[in-house]
Formats: sequence, structure tokens, C-alpha cells
Amino acid sequence: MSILDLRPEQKSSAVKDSIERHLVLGLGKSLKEATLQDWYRATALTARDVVTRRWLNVRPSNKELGKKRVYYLSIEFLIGRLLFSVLTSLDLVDEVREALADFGVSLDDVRKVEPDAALGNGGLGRLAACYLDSMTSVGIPAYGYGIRYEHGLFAQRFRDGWQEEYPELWLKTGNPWELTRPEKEYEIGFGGSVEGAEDNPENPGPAVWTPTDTVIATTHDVPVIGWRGEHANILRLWGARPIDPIRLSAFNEGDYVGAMSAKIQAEAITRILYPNDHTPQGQELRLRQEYFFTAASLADIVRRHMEQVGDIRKLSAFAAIQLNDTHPAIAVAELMRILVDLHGLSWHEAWTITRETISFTNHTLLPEALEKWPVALFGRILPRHLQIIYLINWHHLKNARTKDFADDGFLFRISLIDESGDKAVRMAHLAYVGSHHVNGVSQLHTELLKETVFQDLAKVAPTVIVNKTNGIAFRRWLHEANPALAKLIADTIGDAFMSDPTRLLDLERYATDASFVAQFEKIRQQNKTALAKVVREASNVQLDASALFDVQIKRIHEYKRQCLNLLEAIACYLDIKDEPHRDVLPRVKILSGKAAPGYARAKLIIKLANDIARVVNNDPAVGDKLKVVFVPNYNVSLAEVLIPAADLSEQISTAGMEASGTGNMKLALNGALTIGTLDGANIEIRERVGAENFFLFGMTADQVAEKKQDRVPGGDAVQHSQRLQRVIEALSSGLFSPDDDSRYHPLIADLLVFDPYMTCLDFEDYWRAQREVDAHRRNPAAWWKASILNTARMAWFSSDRAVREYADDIWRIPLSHPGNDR
Ligand code: 26Q
Repeated sequence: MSILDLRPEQKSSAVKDSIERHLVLGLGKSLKEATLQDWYRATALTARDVVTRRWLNVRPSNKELGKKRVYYLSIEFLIGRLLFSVLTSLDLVDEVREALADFGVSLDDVRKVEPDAALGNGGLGRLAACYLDSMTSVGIPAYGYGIRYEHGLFAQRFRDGWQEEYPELWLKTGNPWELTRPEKEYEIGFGGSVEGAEDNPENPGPAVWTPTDTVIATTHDVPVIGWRGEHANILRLWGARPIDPIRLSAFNEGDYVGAMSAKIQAEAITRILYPNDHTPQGQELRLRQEYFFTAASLADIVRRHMEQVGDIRKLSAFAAIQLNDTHPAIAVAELMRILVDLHGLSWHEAWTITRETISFTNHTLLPEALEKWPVALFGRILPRHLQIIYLINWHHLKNARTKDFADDGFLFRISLIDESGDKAVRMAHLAYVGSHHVNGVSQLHTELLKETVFQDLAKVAPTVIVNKTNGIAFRRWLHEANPALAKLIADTIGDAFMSDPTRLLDLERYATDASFVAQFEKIRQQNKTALAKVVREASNVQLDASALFDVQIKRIHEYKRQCLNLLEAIACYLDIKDEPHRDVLPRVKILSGKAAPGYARAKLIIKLANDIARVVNNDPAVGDKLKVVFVPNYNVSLAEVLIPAADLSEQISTAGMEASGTGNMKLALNGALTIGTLDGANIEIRERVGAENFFLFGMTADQVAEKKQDRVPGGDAVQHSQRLQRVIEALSSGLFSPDDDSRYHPLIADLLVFDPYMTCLDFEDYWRAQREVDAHRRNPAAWWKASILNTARMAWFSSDRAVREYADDIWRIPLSHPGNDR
């Protein structure tokens, strides 16, 4: 019997019993000696029991119905804390709060001791987490497959304003959410040699691959629960252990250290999450990670399919494999190997099945972000896969040669092997040709994909390019992060919007309703006060919660232009210094985000933010007119505090460079107004919330592309802006870096000479838009109306909508739709 099936009045005492049982019998603690950590574990285990039971109940029906499942392969799942989202989905928050209170313990304290599972870098990893949540809520049978990193994304601290990285230790106190499955482990091979591969590329036969080293993939399942516990799925994370923990022969020969090295090597595979997004560095261990989790996932998928269906030829009718970017692109070659070498299918048959099963999401246009692996390295680690890739390429090029436009340059560009320098395998090309559909993550991004990176491939491969604009899980980013607002909305329009987000549109009518506006405003104020407390504790800066909170939160990247935001902060500061008595609208610039440890320029930008913050926040002439804070260690939990407290959302990337953005959606959903460029999903957000409720500035993607041709130096733009000149002079003079005048000279040189991200060119228009923000803010009725309309009109950006589109157009999984299913 599950707690969910109890009558409301029985639930709280059942929860209480369960927590006590886990505490005493599971953890061996008495009620008196239990620490917050113990209470957290006992509460999490109680919640996990409920979820697991749901999962066990739901699973057989999927099996019997022979339903097609989605397998979402992602090297990152940025799930964050789970306790509150699980309790929210199960509608058990109040019961648990009550039960804990009976023990004299506060749920809010318990909640905070859960480590934030940072198994991802940013947008791509968080998207995977939101999609798994939504697939479960809308009832798509799915498995998420990823890596159980021992250390997630590094913790960020500042020393002297510079970023320092510290290891992340989310597993230190154990992980109460996971269930390990020792009976479902797989042996994953690396290296070695291949025998029996035929020479005939037209119809290649099977080969025998004998790897030299083998690592065991261990299974760690995190149950995922959908809205109101109706459906449940599994996030299966792979760990690594050696096949033979201590090689006995070496041990017996007295070589204890040698014996342990195999263990250390095997475990290294899942030791850390690579902290660089957008710049693959081609390290061997990363390739091993990619193959390891992809091969384990495919072995699991094929095992399940053979157990339940028994005919490998029917794989694509029961399995839709979605590749989250190219990190699992090796799946194309691995599935071919399974079908040809292990199941004896002909090459042609295997290729058809592979292409019918796999689809691929691209998340970037930046050429430097496209993964490439040196052929030599690839062949050493995965010799059979390299052969298979060459065979796929042979067929691919043979087909291309039949086209009359296919000159050498064309073939050179579409080849799976880059021959421009040291030969390298192009993973995006491999993913493209091995997929039935490829999708971009916003309209603009998808259009640009067609015109740029995939333009040539699209002329010869049958792969269909479609758009699937990203979405976000409202359950986490509204109900859980901003419970007061969720409650206000539910009290106003009913709670149907929780399962059918389109109902949020009903809120439009209240955008000018005085009582609603007052409550909406009050909730924002409370959220800002809560954030101010966090900022005081983290940065020792006192914020005035009535100021405009201007928020830019995301990874630090030149293309995201945190620098533009900071130049504007300097300009504001100089203005205040010029005219200390002028009436200015008080503003707090809040930034947060991590820089890849090897990305020097991004780290310099963080230092710049902290340098500006020090000067501005300590200048008595400024007071509360302007504050600048860079909040350390941005992660999902911090985002949950920042987002509901934002008045203004900074989405200011150089047009054409941000594939979509999802933070933009989270902020707008919570009622922040956007100041942004026509980039990524900003364009669609603006279309939906209304141009009058969005502060637009900057060049378009086309204009940026044109300017790039011109090679117009940023210096020109500086000549035309006195304001920008003053800002650059201040920066250059060492006003913010008295200890090192020249600290920002490299940054300035970039702005003046190449300005690759068009920061100078967009500066004046950005300044204009910011002053429009000020003017708008001075009219509270207009401001709050726009803010409420943002919340109401973001309905479409729910990840429920996004996964339904994937199910309809890519996975071909029949679904009931909201409105016609219940
Ligand atoms: C690749 C190879 C080696 C090491 C690391 C990587 C790597 C890791 C992470 C490459 C890229 C990433 C992450 C990319 C990312 O988060 N992209 C963002 O994806 C979001 C979801 O679609 C979009 O909203 C953002 O616009 C996009 O920047």
C-alpha cells in the first residue's frame, strides 16, 4: 500500500511513521541524536519508497502494451536537488512538513542540506533534466541514460575576485535517491584488435573485436515521478568499476600497486564531469566517457528489446533513441556493430534500422564547439568503430558522387573524416547521417543550421531537419522555485495550469486587476528580500529590495556578452559620479555563472565584475543608486532563488550565437521583463509575450553576418560613442584595477581591434534600451502589467509542449493531449 492511496488525513501520520522507520532502522539513529543530514536522508528515503512503488506499478503496463520507449542519451543531466520536486509532484509537501514539524524539524532546513546534483554544465544538461520530468508527466515511457559522475561540476569560489575551482562532492554523504542494480551490469571494451573484417565495402560482413581492456558499467537508477504520481520513469546513470577489482595474479606476485592501477584506471572514467562547454579539448578520457555510457546504454536497450520483443529487426518500432548533442554520437557506429557483428544482420539492413531508430539534437552553431576526434586516437581506443565509420563514409560519399554538383570541395566538406589537417572524425556529421531527424532548438537556430553547418549534408543525406524549440519544466521553475506565485495563480485561475500549462493564458485578464497586481508585486518583493539575504551571506553586500533587480545568470562566455552588461554598469557609474544629485532609478546588477577553468578570458570577465562591484558598492557617492554583485557558485538551487527575484532578464548574446537559451524562459515565466537581442528563443519569446513587453536592441543575425564580412573594427563604433569612449578610458586607466592598471588592456584591445562579438557595435542601442527600461519602471502600472503578461504568455514554453512535439514529429509515439485525455 502506498502513501498516495491513503485518505488525506492518514497521509501525514503514514509519512511520519515512514520517516521514523528509515531514521531508526535504516540509519541507526535515535530521534534525539539525528542530525539534519539524517532527517534529510530519512525523508528522501520515504519519498523514494513512494516513487519506487509507482514505478513498479506503472512498468508492467508499459511492457504489456509493448509500448515504444524513448531513450534519451545525454552525457549531462543537471537534475539539482530532488527532494522538493519529488514532494511537489506527489503533492506531499504539506504532509511532510507537518510530519517533520511533529519531530521539531523544519522542512526548509532539511531541504537545504541536500547536495545539488550538478551532473551537467549548463543549458544542455538542464534541458535533459526538464525533458525527463516532462516525458514522465505527460506519460511518455522513457529512460534517461547518463553518467554517474563522482564529482559533478566544480564548486566556484572567489579569491581576490578571481574564480577558483574546488571539487564537488555530492556523493560524500551517499545518494538516497539511487537504487543500484548489480544484476544489470555490462562489460564495455576498449582498444585491442579486429579480425575478419572483409574488404568489400559494398556489403561488409561481421568482424570480431577483441578489446584489450574491459570496464564494468554499474547501474544506478534514479526514479523519476511525473505530475501527481501518475507516471514514473527511470534515469539510469552508469558508474565504472574494474572487471577484476584487484588483478589477482599481480596481487599474488606481490605487485599490489600494479594490481590497484587497473582499478584506478577503470574508475577514472566516471570520476569527473568535464567542465568546459562549447570547447571540446579532444582528451582521451572524454572519448572513453562518451563511448562508455553510450555502449552501456545501447547494450541495455538491446537487452530489454530482445527480452520483451525478441526480434532485433523490430528495434525501431519499440525504441526511439535521442542523442542529446554529439556526445553520444558514437551510438551510430555502436548500433551498427551490435547489429552486424553481434546479430549477424547485413550491412544494408543494419543501416536502415540504425537510421530509423536514432535522432539527434544539435545545440550549437559555433564551429569550435563541434566535436572532432583525431583518427589515430579514435582507432587506438575504438578500432572496430573506426572501421565502421569509414564504411559508413564510403557509402555516404558514393551516394554523394552521384550528384552532379558534388565536386572535390563538396566531398571534402561532407566527409565524416576531416582531412584538412591531422585526420579527425567529425561527430556531428556521423550523428547527422545516422539519424532520421535532426533538430535545432529554436526557430532561428534551426534556420541557421540549414544555411550553415548542415547545408551541404542536407543536399545528399535523407535526414530531415526540424525545429523543436526548447522548453522548461514549469513544475520546477514555477511551482517549486516560486511557490507563492504558483499559489496566487492557482487561487486566481484554478490549478488546472499545473497539468495543462496553456491555461496560464487565463491570467492575461488579471494584468490590470488592482488586487491581483498588488499581490503579484508583493510576492516579487518577498522573493527579492529572500535573495538579498542570500547575497548578504555570500558576498556581504546589502541590497535594497525596492531597487530594480537586473539579472544575468548563465555560463560565462564572450558570445553571451556579460562584458556588454559590465560596460553599461561602468557607464551608469560614471554618470552617477558626474551628477551625484540627479534622480536615477536604483538598480542592482546581479550576475552569476561559472567559467570553464581553462577559459582565461571568461575568468577575466568574472574578475572585472568583481572589480567593478568593489569600487561601485563602496563608493559613498553611489549609495543605493547602483549596486553590482557577482553571486558565487551558480547552480540549480541558486537559480531557484535568483529567478523568482528578477525584475529584468539580460539575454544579450550576439545575434546568431545563442542556440536557444532556456534561462530566458525561466525568468520570463516568473515575470521578469527581458532586455534582449533577436537571438535564439528570445525571438519566439518576444513574439509570444508581445513586442511591447520586451526591450529589444542590437543587430540582427543577418546584420552580424554582414558585418563579419566587412571586418569593420570595433574601434569605429567607439569613435561614434562618447559614452563608450569614456567607459573604455576608465577601464584602461585602472579605475577598477588600481593594483594593476593593465589588467584589462587585453580585453580593451579585443574590443577596439576585432570586436568579434560586436560588443561595441551594439553598445549604444543597448544603452538606449536600458534607459527605456528605466522609464518603463517609473510607471508601475505599465511595468506590472507587462510583467504579468510575460508570465501568462510564456505558457507555450513548457517542456511538456516540447516533448509532445518530439513525440509527434520525431519519435512517433502516440500521445493523448491535454484537453482531450481526461
Ligand atoms: C564537448 C566535448 C568535450 C567536452 C565538453 C563538451 C561540451 C559540454 C557541454 C560541449 C557543449 C556543452 C553544452 C552546451 C550547451 O549547454 N549548449 C546550450 O544548450 C542549451 C539547450 O539547448 C541552449 O539553450 C543554449 O543556447 C546552448 O548554448
